[in-house]
Amino acid sequence: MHDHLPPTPALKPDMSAELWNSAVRVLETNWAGDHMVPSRRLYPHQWSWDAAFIAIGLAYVNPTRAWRDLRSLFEAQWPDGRVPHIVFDPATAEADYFPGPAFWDVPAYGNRAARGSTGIVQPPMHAIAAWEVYRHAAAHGANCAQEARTELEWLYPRLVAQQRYLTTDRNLGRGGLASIVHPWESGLDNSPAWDEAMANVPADLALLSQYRRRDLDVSDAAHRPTDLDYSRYVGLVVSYRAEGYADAGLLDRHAFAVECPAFNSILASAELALAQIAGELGRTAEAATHRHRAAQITAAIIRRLWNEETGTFHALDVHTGKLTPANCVSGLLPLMLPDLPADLVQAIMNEMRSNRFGLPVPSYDRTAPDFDTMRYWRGPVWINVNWLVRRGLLMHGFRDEAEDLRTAMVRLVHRNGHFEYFHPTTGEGLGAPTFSWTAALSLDLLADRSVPAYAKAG
Ligand code: 2M8
Repeated sequence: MHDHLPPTPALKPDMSAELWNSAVRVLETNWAGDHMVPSRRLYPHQWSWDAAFIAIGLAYVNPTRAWRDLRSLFEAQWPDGRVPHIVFDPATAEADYFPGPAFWDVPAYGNRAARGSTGIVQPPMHAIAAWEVYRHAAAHGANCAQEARTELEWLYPRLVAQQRYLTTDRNLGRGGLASIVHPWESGLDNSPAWDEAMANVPADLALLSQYRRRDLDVSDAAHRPTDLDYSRYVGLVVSYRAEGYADAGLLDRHAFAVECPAFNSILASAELALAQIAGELGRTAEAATHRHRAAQITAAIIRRLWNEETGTFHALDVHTGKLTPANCVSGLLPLMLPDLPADLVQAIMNEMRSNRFGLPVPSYDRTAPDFDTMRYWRGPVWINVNWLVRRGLLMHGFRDEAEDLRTAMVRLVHRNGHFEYFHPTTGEGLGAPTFSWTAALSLDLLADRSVPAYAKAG
């Protein structure tokens, strides 16, 4: 039995205007001077992949802020190229977010003071964002076009350094993919995709009596990761922190290393966006290199993460060499890759259309016994992953489904508000109520019906 959100009629113009205006208000509220916070109460710093999704939408209403947000993030890039998953706002108290700057205890680097960021990463959405912001900025006139050119030139080498870090220092499995070394690096924090690998991570609940979770002060415990999850999250930070977040030899001393299909699909897509950027900047030879790298990462995703039996992609536990069994939305995201062979595209479409998922896609298989309609990345619908799914649908010529998904997302947010995530059957808003990427991507869904430049001919 399906219990997906009902199909929706065409959007009414007043609905679009209301949604547009409310999204703009959220982005106004969450602007913090030189960066956007994901939400004022729950996430009072700057987050890496949030900044990318936010910039994509902010480009329509304030391209200068979209560029500023990306610049603030990349100003905190480490010398090795890693872009930290949180850039801490020095004006926010340690107690306002856990784990905060003192817990991460990142050393000073470049011209940045110590404790300015975390030492882990998030999916590299930023090249895609930079290209999207650039494409849309021109519509704001000559000054914005000039600004866009300057910002793109500033970002390009930094985006290349980010890719270098992920494809070399993080190639822990030596198979051509980046490993995540903490579930937070996936952005899909408590996804069942990590359950098997996390079972091998020591859980020390005593760590949580030492440090207090701040998220439970401002949100419902039933909607958040459990204490057991958090004790492992904290333990993994302690382990990575012990050697100053060094990656050499990490596999031998760190309990969690996983190759995620979503993270790596974004990594390959970033190379394609970099090819677009390099082409625009007149760097033809580099553009060809980026396309070649995208093809290599795509081939590695297929070689290492495809599961013939389930007909979908799964996360690979690098320590055991095994694919994890859970069917998660991350397994559908290789649809973003234009070079995915037709039979695999078809298999993902079958999976997406089955009663395990359906549009908008939930974060986890609806038929799984532990599918949880409330708990964060273990069931609820998220706008950013559905935005990526829509991109995949457009990439492979599924225009009608892409349009149905766009309409469904717009109606979901219009009806329920700019929530962080949504109940997968009722559509009720969950988590933070004025969440930046939901607002920003709503703007994009209202404004942009174009197909990615490197999509397959439809
Ligand atoms: C969530 O993750 C943070 C840790 O990074 C948290 O739970 O405190 C995730 O949804 C992640 O994808 C997102 O970037 C972050 C901020 O919105 O919140």
